[in-house]
Amino acid sequence: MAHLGKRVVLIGTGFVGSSYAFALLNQGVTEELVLIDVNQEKAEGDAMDLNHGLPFSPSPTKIWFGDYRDCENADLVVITAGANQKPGETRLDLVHKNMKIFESIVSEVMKSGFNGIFLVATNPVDVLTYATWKFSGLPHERVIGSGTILDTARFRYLLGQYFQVDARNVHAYIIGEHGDTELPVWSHADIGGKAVTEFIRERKQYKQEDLETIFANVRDAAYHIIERKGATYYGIAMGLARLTKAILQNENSVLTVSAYLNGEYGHADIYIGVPAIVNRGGIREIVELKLSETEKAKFSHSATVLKNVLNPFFG
Ligand code: 6V0
Repeated sequence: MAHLGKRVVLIGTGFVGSSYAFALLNQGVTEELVLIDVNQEKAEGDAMDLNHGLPFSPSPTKIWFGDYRDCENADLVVITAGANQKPGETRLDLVHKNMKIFESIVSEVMKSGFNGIFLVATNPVDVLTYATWKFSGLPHERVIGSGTILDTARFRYLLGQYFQVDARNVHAYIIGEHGDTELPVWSHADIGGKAVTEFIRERKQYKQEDLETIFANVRDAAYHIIERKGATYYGIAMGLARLTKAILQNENSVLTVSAYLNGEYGHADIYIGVPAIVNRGGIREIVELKLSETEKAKFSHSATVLKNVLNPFFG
């Protein structure tokens, strides 16, 4: 198919992938959207269904069910293919199944001559983003994982609810593994410039233990949703659409993504969730926050857990 404009290729049109495609279409983010899945009928059906929404979309998008040759001219390849968590399963439990799938997907993408940016959402996302970087041979700034973008959104939402403030005015990050060892950066959590810790000190109705409950609910959100409906997808789909916009529109936006560390935060040779400036070139720069001693220790623990999962594959 001739290259008409900004092209996103989506690999894996399951719950997450198809919700992401729907979000892209609703927001008019890209000019071309190609859908690929081993389940070809699913990808083809999604392309047909999404095309029927075009008359209601804010801008024209060409959507088709494609194959790996379409990656040659892609600006962005987004991978949401692979197994998801079953009730009680952790994200790290998925590594063996999904590593194999990634080895074959990334090699197919690279065979096309692809030279754009990879965005990975499949879990365990930090590990599979590292694997995508290794398998592709692309510069690390052009391989990005969704990291803690969703956890950060959940955190802002819950803090917004608690303090009765628009979540968009809550500035707070979850960093580390997108998983059980992630951590909140309380030392840099603020509402309109005023530290959350100050609100707690000054006003009796706010309590430290409530903040701990808020974080526990963020960390365990996926388990709570999976228990109820089997999978989570709308939140991450909107997060991926937000990241896609930041990349294709060269926004230089600060988003918490899984980025390659090369000494930042005292760690190297690892992909992990941190705030980073994202633009048309991928990750322009990591925003290195000055963490408290407790936060530093938790971040290091999270990095060690991820390294231990990576080691048998790439050690
Ligand atoms: P799903 O609905 O089972 O979709 C997965 C899709 O991948 C299916 O359509 C499969 O046919 C397809 N697929 C499998 N193998 C291949 C292959 N080799 N090539 C092409 N397509 C393939 O899963 P769901 O969409 O719920 O989840 C997808 C992944 O996203 C899982 O690993 C989840 O854990 C992960 N999530 C990541 C989140 C994040 O914050 N990063 C959030 C939610 C889910």
